[in-house]
Amino acid sequence: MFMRIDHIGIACRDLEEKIELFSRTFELTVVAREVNEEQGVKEAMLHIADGEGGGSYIQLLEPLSDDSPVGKFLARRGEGVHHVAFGVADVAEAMSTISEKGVRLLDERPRHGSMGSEIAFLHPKDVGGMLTELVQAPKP
Ligand code: V0V
Ligand code: CO
Repeated sequence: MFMRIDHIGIACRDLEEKIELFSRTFELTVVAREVNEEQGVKEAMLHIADGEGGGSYIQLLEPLSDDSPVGKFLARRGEGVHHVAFGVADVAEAMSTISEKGVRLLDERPRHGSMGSEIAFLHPKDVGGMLTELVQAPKP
């Protein structure tokens, strides 16, 4: 079902500071920046490699407000890994296959994600404490 790790999402208080840190430390390049109002984030994608069906990235996330998912996470747990996102060929199909196994979906339908992707989240409590995102990259 999973083709690759699409990205690891990192919760940050200061996006510009963490872009500087990650790009300098790991010699990565920012390939996209976006404000996603629906998800309550300002984010940047740092490219690592190209894989089956799309690339893999580090996603740096700064909350747009304290009551957004990343804002609440920062208040409760501080900065660090927020979610793991897996690349799938068809996000709607993966959602129904996974939901049939009893895992709660946080989205009823795919949402707009970074770089034209379609995304959906799974409840962390049903996946061993890991907030899990499914990503369908746009067709080239
Ligand atoms: C909360 N919990 C987590 C967690 N956030 N566990 C692991 N990883 C996280 N990131 C735990 C929390 O500690 C609670 O555990 C439990 O889940 C339920 O928390 P809650 O207080 O009921 O719920 P909230 O209000 O904190 O919401 C948590 C969820 C929310 C996961 C439901 O953050 C959500 O809907 N996330 C999906 C959307 C999202 O994260 N968007 C931002 C990334 P205890 O205390 O009960 O044990 S946007 C993105 O990635 C984009 C755009 C992209 O990739 O393109
Ligand atoms: Co993400």
